[in-house]
Amino acid sequence: MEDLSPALGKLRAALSPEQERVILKNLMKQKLKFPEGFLWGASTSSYQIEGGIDNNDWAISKKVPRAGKACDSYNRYREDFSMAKYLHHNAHRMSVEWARIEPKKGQFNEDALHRYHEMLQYLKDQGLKTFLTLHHFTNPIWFAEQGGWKNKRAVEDFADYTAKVTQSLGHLVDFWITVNEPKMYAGMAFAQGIWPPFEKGIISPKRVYDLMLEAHNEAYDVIHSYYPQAQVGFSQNIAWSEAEHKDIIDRLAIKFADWLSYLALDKTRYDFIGLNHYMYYRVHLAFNLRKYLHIGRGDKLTERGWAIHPDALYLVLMKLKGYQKPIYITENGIADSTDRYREQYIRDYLLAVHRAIGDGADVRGYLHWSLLDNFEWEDGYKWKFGLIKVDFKTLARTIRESAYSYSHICQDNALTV
Ligand code: GCO
Repeated sequence: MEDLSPALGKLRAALSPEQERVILKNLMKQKLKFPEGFLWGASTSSYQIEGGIDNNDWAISKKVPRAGKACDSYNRYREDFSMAKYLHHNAHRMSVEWARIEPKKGQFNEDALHRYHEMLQYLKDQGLKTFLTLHHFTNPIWFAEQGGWKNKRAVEDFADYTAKVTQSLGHLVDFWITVNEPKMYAGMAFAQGIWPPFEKGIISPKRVYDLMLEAHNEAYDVIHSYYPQAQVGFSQNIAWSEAEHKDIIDRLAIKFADWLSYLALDKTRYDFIGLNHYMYYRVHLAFNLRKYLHIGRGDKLTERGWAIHPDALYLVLMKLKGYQKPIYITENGIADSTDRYREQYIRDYLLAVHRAIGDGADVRGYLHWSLLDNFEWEDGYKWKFGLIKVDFKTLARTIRESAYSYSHICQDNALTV
């Protein structure tokens, strides 16, 4: 074999040390492949982006900000989905608004169903797989007035609504998410009293949570009665928590919180696990309950004050591995108005996902929260979670730099490190 040393020597002499460093770095780059057919995309929810929804329990409440026009995605969905396609997403998670579809109990609005049909069809035409959420925190007014998720009738009402959506849209849905974050919803609306109906109960949060899981199970059966092969699950928000001082009380508190999260997976039927992941906590019981949860010390915090700790995602995925079902990450993201941290955030969290897959977790997709800046519930438009920036005055969309870097990962089905 020819001796290349003299040629290499010449080449090195011609390079500056900096150029040599860059070349070596590039040569050492490694492509971490994701499994064949991995789904890449982003998530949204109806009330947070659609605009023009004035007949759900949020829209009529005076205690919380309203979404108003939001991103006007109900009308601009073609633009939004085209951008997702352009960014090499091959899947998208959206939700349908129950209040639009069933504004009065038992009366279904065919125009709304038609619009959702167009949206899903548009996604399919672009070659994207569809994830459809049926309930993402908001309720029709008639449903809220009859006691909402505290009333046992909720289960039957949700089943009727699910049947209607399945009949009308089922052929366009690849993955169903019946309810989004039932534990979070029960806590925010019925324990902390921050979301409608603003209750601060002690017993009712658990009842609401249980009823939502029961409603999920019913919906699971309804969807399967039309489409036996359907992929049906729900999305659960699962954090990773550690005791700050290995204190017994703190450990018990964590055990309780975990029990609350994971009981949903023991009580329900599902074809896949939908994981929403954002949080890492160091727990230390303080007398002041407000200080109970210490956000991870030493970690960088997002603008929203959530710790950036990718290992937390790895650890949650390793725990979920035990349930032996495919896992889709249906939300993970960062409030970052400057877009200075999002690219790295995505890369670090995906590295954790890749490691978990290598260690046996059956993760099959990653849907970033969110495609667009949107309405962030009790905080209104304060937080910017979008891969795409939205100017809420003009509604102009601008693709952020981080969206392009995520796009390369989607296109390559690999993370280059
Ligand atoms: C949730 C929701 C989303 C939020 C997102 C960022 O987890 O609360 O599913 O609606 O917008 O989590 O806060």
